[in-house]
Amino acid sequence: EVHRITAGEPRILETRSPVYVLGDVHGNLNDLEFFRKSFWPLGPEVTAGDFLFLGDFVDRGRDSIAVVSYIMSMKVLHPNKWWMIRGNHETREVNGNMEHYMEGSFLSQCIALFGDTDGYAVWEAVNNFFDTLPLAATIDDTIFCVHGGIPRELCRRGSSLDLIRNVECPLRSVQTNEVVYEMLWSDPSLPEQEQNDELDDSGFGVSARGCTCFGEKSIDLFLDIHRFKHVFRGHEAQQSGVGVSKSARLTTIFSTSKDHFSADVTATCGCVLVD
Ligand SMILES: [Mn+2]
Repeated sequence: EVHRITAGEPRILETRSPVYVLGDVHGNLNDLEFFRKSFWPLGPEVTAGDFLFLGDFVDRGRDSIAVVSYIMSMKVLHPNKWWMIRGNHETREVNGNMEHYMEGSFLSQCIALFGDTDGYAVWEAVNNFFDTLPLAATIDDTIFCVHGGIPRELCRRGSSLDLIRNVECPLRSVQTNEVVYEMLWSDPSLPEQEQNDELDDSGFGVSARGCTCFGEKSIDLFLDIHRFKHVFRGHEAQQSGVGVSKSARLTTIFSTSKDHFSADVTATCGCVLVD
């Protein structure tokens, strides 16, 4: 049912404030339950505001199945208040990587709960849904929301968001589409990359994880060409839950406090209310 709903949505969702924006949940049911009690204790239908999730629902945390089941169910119950876009973990090559994520892997958790045959079937069915997830969202035509970052191709003068709007759905492999790959995997450049002139004329370079990174210049171009004021994204762990960078035009939202920092570090899960 959720697959049918998301497959019918545009590739760029258009939402209106007030909207609560949550970043990566990564299988952390405890923190999701904290958000539920804090922000929609009586359910979304009696809460003034929409809910937008920036992807990365599964992997790392122990409760990937419960988290994704809850998020999918809420979409079925509240299709016009509850919004989701795709993260880099909503792909088979990442959430099927049991060697890397081990017991934190979504596929490992499906097999542990349902057994080999049914585990693979559940994992494949959920991934068929992930293939239909929208790729970006806007809030009040002012804020552009994406999981990782802005794509290089959309920082060229004369470029159009139709490049995203026209992406095929379902999209099984995100590697085959450079615009999508950059939106799901990019990170902002580090301050030293800006200072040491390691970025190209459009402000792009190579990120620590070996993907594209985008600098001040890229954000400037993107916001100017497409008439937005801010970019919201998730993808990178934030110790305080929310991080602001690039002259306050980029906000990183991370909605799990666990599984990303060493045991002696206290981290907080974050959320932004756009009102
Ligand atoms: Mn991510």
